[in-house]
Amino acid sequence: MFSNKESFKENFKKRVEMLCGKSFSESTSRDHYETLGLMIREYVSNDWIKTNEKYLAVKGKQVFYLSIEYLLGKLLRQNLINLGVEGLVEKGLEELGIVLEELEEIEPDAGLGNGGLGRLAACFLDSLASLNLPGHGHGIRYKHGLFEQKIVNGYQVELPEQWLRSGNVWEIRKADLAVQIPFWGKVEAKMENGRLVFHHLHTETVTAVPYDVPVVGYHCKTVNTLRLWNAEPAQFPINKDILQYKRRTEAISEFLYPDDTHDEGKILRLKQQYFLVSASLQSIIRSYKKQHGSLNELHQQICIHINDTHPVLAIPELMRILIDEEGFGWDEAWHITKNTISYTNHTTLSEALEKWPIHIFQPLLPRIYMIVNEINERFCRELWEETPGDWDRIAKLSIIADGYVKMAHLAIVGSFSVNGVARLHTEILKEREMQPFYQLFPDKFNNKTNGIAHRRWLLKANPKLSTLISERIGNSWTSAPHELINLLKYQEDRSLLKELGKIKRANKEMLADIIYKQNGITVDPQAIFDVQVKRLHAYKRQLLNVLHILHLYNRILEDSSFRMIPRVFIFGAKASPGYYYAKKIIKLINTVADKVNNDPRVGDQMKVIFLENYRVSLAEKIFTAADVSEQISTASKEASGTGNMKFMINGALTIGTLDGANIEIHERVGDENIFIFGLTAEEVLHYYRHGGYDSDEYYHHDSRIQQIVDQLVNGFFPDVHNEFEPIFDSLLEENDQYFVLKDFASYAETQRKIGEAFKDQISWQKKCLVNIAHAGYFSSDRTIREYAKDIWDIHPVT
Ligand code: NBG
Repeated sequence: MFSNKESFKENFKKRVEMLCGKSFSESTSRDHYETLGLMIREYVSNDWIKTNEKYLAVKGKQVFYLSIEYLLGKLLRQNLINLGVEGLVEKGLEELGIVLEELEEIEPDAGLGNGGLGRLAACFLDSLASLNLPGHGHGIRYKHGLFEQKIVNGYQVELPEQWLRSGNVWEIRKADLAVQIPFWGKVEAKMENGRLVFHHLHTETVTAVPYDVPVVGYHCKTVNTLRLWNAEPAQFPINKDILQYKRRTEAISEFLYPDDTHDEGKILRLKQQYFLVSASLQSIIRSYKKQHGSLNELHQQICIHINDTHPVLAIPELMRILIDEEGFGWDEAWHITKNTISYTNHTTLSEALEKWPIHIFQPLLPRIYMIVNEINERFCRELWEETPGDWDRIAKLSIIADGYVKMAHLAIVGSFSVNGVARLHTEILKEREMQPFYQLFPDKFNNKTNGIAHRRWLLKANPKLSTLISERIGNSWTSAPHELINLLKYQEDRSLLKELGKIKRANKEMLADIIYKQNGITVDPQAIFDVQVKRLHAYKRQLLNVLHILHLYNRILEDSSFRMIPRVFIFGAKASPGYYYAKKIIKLINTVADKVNNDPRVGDQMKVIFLENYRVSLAEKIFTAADVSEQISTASKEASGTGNMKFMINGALTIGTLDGANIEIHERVGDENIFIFGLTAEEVLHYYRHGGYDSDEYYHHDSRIQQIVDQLVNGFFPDVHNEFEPIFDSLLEENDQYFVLKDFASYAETQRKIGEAFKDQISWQKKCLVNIAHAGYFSSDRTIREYAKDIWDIHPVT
């Protein structure tokens, strides 16, 4: 049906009528979107089946990626590109009077994630399939993805997101593959045939139904699977409130927790975690047994990867299946489990390290708790034997302590590989946060610097730039991203550099249209587009950015001769609904924006824009239109960052601290092509350990700082009363934990240099080119190859 344009058109028209029950002339854009989606699904189904058959036939190792989040965005155009039929379909539709872009608008973003962690999982799926690697995802089919953000009077307001309202063309419900998940109840131990056997009785059982989504590889025949689990009532209980049971059950896959880095101590969250893990493992083991019979060599045939600690119950769940259902002894089961599970850590923020109170864990998952307890006792016994009497060490490392189950400890003890997501992050894990574990298991720790799906973030998001690149270096970079390095040859090619500038300009015009439509503000595409888009978090320091804007505003007011290269400061960020301080920062950005944008004295020198409801599809339009990429976290706090890579590959220059993957970007592009400022991680960590920072000093000795900090509370912003007092207090009373004031001077000076550098457009574009050329390393293809080789031991199947 996609073999040529004419047959596509004919097929498409026929199907619209068949599927929608109306004549083609009466059909709507939604009908067209649904039909095209179903055609694609049908088209890939053959390869989907064949991919699975191949994996079975080859008998190589497979990986299953367990993640509580997948931030997929839209799939329509990406699938067309990957299948190599985008051009044909776009043209065919055009001849039928249909604009593909309008159909894309109809597709909702699948926003089953919060930020970097969830988007990384989506990028990994793309790379796995495109590299013909046997790797599948398991997740939860949340009815409501991440909330929709509205800005009302400068405040964030959250609305439930409704991506499933009109169904989801990409998924197939597989009711026959449903599994049962038990909660609550009690465990009874009985001797059976000379062996102690555990039965979990009087449970409240939930049915997990899989919905499979095809993951289409780029220009290859591989179609992997993302399996999303839906929670549904099992058999209705007799003599119980049926309605309540139904509600409790469905709640499990109703909402994604809108929390990025805080441990959300809710029973429902733990239920979600076990639901995902148990459903995934039951289904993985069921197919495994069909293929292999016995589970003796499970760890040689499959790997189960846990994306952060949310799916860490995979460890006790696999133990439970092996022992209770398959009759393995403890030692054998432990050997298999430990060698099957691998784990990625995504943060060192202590508030984000998950721990569950025993009084919640034990009653909800009684058998799983018993197993965790046993794992811990045996682990502590080993520690004791190694260093008898060293209670301190045991208390530090114990999985269960002070009434809590520590999920990261369980993950490290029960897996064969622990990786961080950028070099600095891994070093901090090894040398500080997890140092005693590193000493115990040095071979488990390794680094896998994050990457991004360059086919989404460049090829799809920025077609103009992609075409230009392919004209110069050929198009094999789409499959071999390191070839982008060949662009370095063109550093002195003025016509190419000018062309780069033109493309950026065109993308900026498109973003300016969006800004006008959403915010009613006209921005000048000739200005520097300076962008900070990411979750709102104190450590990411949107505050530093907005305080600097306030400082520039003060300069304009004080000195009528002050001129700056015009800038448009653009923000996009969702704050977790319960994160009070983050929401204050959103209000502050919008308050500053209001003042600056409406002050005639400022004129065109600067504009401040907060784009509401930041999400994958909007991100695609923003990254491609940015000149400056703000990566200004307090050094040591951002594990990696992946937005930094998305900006870079689209030719934006980074202003950043030496944090996360910024360090590795800096190393590649060199000092002249990035703007580094601020404290290093070592300095920050030294202050945390030994003290010596006093934010008051910076307040008293730098009049610029005093002025902007005072303006938060001195009535400079009318109508907001004491709205910003908590921010003021965080800077002074609480001694500025994130070193905003400390880094201010160096940030402001670096921003000034950026303004200067932008004046010479040819030299600026050259820097952009160098960034694009070096971005190939940060493709998730490279990251996934490293996981495949060093951790999973999986190989391409073609
Ligand atoms: C985030 C980090 C980012 C990192 C992504 C993906 C969590 C817990 N961590 O720096 O903050 O890029 O993970 O690894 O969401």
